[in-house]
Amino acid sequence: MPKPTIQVCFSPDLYHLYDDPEQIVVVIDILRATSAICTAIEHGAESVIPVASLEEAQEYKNLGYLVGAERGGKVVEGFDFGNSPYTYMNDRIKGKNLVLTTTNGTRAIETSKNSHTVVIGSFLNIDALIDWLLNQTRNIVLLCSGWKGKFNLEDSLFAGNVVQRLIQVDAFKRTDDAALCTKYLYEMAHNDPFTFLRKSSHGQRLAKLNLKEDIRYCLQVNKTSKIPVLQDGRLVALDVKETLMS
Ligand code: 3SL
Repeated sequence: MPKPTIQVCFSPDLYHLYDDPEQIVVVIDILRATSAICTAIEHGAESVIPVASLEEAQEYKNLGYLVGAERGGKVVEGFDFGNSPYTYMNDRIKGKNLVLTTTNGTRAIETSKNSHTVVIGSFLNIDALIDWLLNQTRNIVLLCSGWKGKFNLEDSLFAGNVVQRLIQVDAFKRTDDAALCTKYLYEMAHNDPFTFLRKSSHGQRLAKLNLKEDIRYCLQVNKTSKIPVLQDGRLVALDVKETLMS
């Protein structure tokens, strides 16, 4: 059997070049959407419903849901919280179906929702994610959320870490230069990702908003072993045993 491929897509705007209903997509928005989603699921949220627009988010709010909304790094007025992982570490969210809309991360989820499986990746769940990916036989696309359609450094850095670990065991075939590029990037930055990201546009944007602690948190590894997966429009904790048997 041929080895499955691993590719990196740098932005949701490029996803049409990678689109395949049979593949697994790992959505990445290290700062901060996918880190926040992993944190919410780890801290007991039943599910996170990702929505792309503020209008949809408002409809859920009107129905009584707890709704997180972020645009440009800031909490959108009138909603319950934004996109900081720290806001998801409390009892208020336990057992709840939360709704989340963000500038880029929830858009990336929306863009890839018709693929076979959509899972959420972050440094916070990286080991669990890699272990699961290593047991898959489908092609994989690592979809970086970027910033408003453009490349960003932090998602590429994470993608590079995943590529490096998947190809080193020889289970996957790296098929594109984007994957190779992210691997080189990760090798360059892995000793001190925080310093590496200091000059990045979103690192600077969040620093200006006094959110450096969020950046530090999002760069920590293995704070959770849960992998959020998209099922019927909701992100829930993946049942790893079930997917291994299917
Ligand atoms: O773009 C997004 O989805 C967000 O993660 C951006 S922010 O970190 O919340 O500003």
